Amino acid sequence: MKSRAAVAWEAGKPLSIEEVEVAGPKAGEVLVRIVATGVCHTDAFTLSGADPEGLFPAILGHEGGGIVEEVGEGVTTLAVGDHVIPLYTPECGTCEYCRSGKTNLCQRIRATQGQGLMPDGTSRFSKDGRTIRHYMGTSTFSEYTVLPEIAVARIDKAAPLEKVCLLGCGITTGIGAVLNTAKVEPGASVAVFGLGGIGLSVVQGAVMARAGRIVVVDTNPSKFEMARLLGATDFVNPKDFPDTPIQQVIVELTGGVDYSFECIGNVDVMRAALECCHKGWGESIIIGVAGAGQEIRTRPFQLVTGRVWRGSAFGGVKGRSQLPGYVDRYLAGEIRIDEMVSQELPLERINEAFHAMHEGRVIRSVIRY
Ligand code: NAD
Ligand code: DAO
Ligand code: ZN
Ligand code: ZN
Repeated sequence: MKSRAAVAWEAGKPLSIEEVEVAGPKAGEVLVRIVATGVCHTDAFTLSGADPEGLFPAILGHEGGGIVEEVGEGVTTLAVGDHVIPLYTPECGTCEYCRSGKTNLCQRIRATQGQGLMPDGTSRFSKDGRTIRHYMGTSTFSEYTVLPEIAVARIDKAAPLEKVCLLGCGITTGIGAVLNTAKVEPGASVAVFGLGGIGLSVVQGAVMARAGRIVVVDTNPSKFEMARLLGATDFVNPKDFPDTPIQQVIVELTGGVDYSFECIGNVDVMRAALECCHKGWGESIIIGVAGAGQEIRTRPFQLVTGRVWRGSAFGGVKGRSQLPGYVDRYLAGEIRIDEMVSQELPLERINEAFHAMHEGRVIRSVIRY
């Protein structure tokens, strides 16, 4: 079938709106009509060419909401008409990782997903006979996309897809990093570095965890108002302290925080985030994705004296079994999404969403097909 899609033909170039060919779902796959998709920093990161796993041409996008249009042979847990969120972190339930109880990083289709292919090693996307790769197993910048059954979460039909699509990445990642990875306890102090969709969702998660002090750090002070609305208590712009390392500013303000979260992808900030943690027990969670070949560094004595470095992918959330609960919490008014949607755009204007993100003018743009 034909589908409108924004194609990334090569790194560093704007997306190109095309009519692409989408092959039907094979065994264990479903065809989904994407109703809406967010545009995340990670899409821009891959498009820029800095992503070591980035492959081209590809159809990017991983923060979608849609409706199942067709199911392949052997699909038992999804039906035509189901409302769904595609999962870049699938959940097969049976691999070593899924059974471990220690991680959400299902590895069942990791190898082919990393190559931009479906589990059988082929792509469902093409244009004039040229193969186009999938991206993160989701490719939500195509109106029609094909997904493995294990990479699809069925959600409540009452949820507006143009809002809950953001639970496909940013909001879940931030909230989950607080609740699942850090397990922030009531009264704890928290520092959040970077106030994009991820960092603001960390703020939201910290409020849900009933954290005490929530210090937010961003070089763009226009981000502070939304952070305040969500519950942040202290606001730090590193540009106001040109002569003082930002970790020192935060230690002087708080005595060292119980938990910090890096939500930028900057390895220097990752160091600051670790070093602003409280001696003896402070934990720093890396969420941001750094560029190819970059490395983190600190003095080992920071770890010897009790600070802990952790990482978090998709907030530690298991997509099929736990993400529907996040949708339910949105519907119950416990998770805020509407405020995070800065603008809605048609697919034809998707490049404007990338510009707005680069200029720091939006939290999230949502593309509506
Ligand atoms: P974003 O671009 O919307 O937000 C980044 C924020 O950081 C902006 O507000 C910017 O002003 C601020 N910033 C930039 N440099 C700064 C500095 N030196 N000091 C303080 N603030 C600074 O990005 P996003 O969509 O929120 O994504 C954030 C990061 O999280 C990206 O690296 C993205 O790839 C990553 N990510 C990780 C996961 C995961 O599962 N681990 C999931 C999604 C996104
Ligand atoms: O299992 O090895 C693996 C890869 C898991 C991918 C998790 C990606 C999380 C960070 C990327 C940003 C997502 C938008
Ligand atoms: Zn994302
Ligand atoms: Zn698995």
